[in-house]
Amino acid sequence: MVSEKTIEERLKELRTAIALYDFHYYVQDAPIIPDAEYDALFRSLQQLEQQYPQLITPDSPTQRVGAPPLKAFAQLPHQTPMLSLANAFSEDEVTAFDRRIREALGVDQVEYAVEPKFDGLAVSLVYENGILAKGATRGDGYTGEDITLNLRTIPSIPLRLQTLPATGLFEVRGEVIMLKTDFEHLNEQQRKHDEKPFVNPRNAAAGSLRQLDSCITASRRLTFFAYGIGTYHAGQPVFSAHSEILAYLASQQFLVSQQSRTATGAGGLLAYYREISTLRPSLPYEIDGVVYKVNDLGQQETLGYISRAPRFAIAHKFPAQEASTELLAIEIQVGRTGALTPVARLAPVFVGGVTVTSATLHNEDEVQRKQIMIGDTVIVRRAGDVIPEVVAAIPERRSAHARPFIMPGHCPVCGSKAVRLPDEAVTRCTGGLYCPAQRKQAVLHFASRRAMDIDGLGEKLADQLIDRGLVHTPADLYRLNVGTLAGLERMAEKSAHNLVTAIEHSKHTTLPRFIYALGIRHVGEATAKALAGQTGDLDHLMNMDAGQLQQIPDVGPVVAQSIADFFSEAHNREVIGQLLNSGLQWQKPDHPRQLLPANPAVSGKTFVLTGTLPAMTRDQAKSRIEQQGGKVTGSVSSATSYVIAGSDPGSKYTKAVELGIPVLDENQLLLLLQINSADKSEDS
Ligand code: 9MJ
Repeated sequence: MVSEKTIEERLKELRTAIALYDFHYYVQDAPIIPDAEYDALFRSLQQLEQQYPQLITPDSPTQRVGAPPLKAFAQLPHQTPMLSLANAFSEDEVTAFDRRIREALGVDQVEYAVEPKFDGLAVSLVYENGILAKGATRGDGYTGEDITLNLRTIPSIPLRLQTLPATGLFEVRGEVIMLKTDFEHLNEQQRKHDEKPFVNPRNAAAGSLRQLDSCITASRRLTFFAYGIGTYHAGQPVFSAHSEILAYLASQQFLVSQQSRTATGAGGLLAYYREISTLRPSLPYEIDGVVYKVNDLGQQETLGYISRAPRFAIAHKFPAQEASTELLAIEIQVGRTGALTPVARLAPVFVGGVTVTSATLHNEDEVQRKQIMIGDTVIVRRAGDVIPEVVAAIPERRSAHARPFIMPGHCPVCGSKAVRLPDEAVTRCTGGLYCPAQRKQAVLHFASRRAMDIDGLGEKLADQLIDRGLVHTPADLYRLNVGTLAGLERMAEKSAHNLVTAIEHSKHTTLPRFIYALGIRHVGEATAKALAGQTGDLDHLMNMDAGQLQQIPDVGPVVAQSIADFFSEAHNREVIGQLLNSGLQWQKPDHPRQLLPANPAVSGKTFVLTGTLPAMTRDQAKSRIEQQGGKVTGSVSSATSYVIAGSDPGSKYTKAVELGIPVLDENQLLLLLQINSADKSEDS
């Protein structure tokens, strides 16, 4: 019979390990063990807890889910009110904000903490003695709803704090959001189950968080970003600036925006706004502006509050990305693969900083599901450089003249029959390369920047080349000369010359680009890379059957079939032959890829050791880290990956907290060291 003490130790080991792997997966965005191994650990913990339910603790990773649904949310008063922020919509308003602050403080220049403004739901997390005890929505700022059970399911929310003296209260505040990729994934699922898709990630996050059944919340992928603290009791670290708070939160394994930093004066604020505006489309989450906060907490206190907002902070909002307008007509566009896409013609509307007159409606089902009718008032969304889309109709404003949309039975360009296969959302023109629209799109795709990168071959030119019969397939591009091109509209000799040079230039390419350029259905850039990487050779790839193709990572049955079909088509083989004959070439890899045996959790990482470790001497720890390709240095800087803290840690620990470097204990270090490189999949 195993003693309960040993069981307790084993439980603790499992919980620590799972928490560490969760941190790497959800916060660092870099998993360090294979999924199967993680699942096995999780199951061990579940089984052991089932046997010994009296040993279950609230911070156990198994306790993120499992409670029965609630009847209603309880009200939870905030010990420190959760105030909202005042808004600024123009540069002038920001300059005025900075002026007010300087005048109130009687200083020439102010340092601000600047951060993205997450477009999600503000929540408060209360840690009692270092353990997550309560979580609530903002509510009216004074009382929120108790959504503890739901918040516990969010894997980027630590269930316990790392290195606190662990007494009293510590309240963390931030925003629950849904990452753009998780939103896409969720809507795919919704469509698959014939349920209404969510309009945007914010609504999806809100809908997922306000569920009385926390199992539903757990099934949605939500993310928590920390951006501040509320009530905290004495004995906690002492902060003198907002940036120190953020660094502390990062050291406690919270997710903190990588874009948070400090800036000085109105000039610094506006430069940050412009920088984040540019970055916005590439961020993995949606933001609706940036937030400026006076960094010094003493100065914050001096400035105080006006009505319900702090005087020391302001949100500088981006122009709205959604607006309503009239849907004048629905036209049909024919894509590269023959897909007929309904496109909305709109009464001009200013949205996302530009005037929009058309927007995609995606496909027939989307139009039906969103119950959009021609003549409706609709909500149009334009996010960054993304193609504008119609997200919803406003049925309350429907006129008597609104009429339904009917998908045509024939291709509007070539007149071929349009069909929709049973399992597909898309109606396609059956004309194939007989259809000029498809030929045009195939040529444009082939020439596009991420494919063969033929500069200067745009839509207008492709129209002329196809319509005049100069180009039927991409291979024909390599037969064009200055003489032929110079005869076209809006094509002077110089541009003809440039285009021929660009076409010539494109002959030196890479295998992944070439595969991508072929425009095989379902083969995007990532798949093209995988195909090139795994086969290393076009001939080889062209002769693989669907079964062999499925052995390639990320290639499922549908993709495999599509690739095999493409290469078995005589016409496609002919075009590829012509392309290679015209001199297209790429470098062959010297030898097939080999996986480097390395422990990704340690190799290339920089560690700093501080305090007395319970089991290892510092030298032992150092040599084990070094054996696995890690580096141990004596001082903490922003280049440090982890600080390993034992008992009585010194100034290095304080420095880690200041800089927001994750702090691990010896157990967690041991776990990192035990990760066996032989088990690693290549992308973990
Ligand atoms: C958001 N939404 O990202 C605050 N926020 O600070 C950030 N919101 C905030 N800070 C005080 N980054 C009240 C609200």
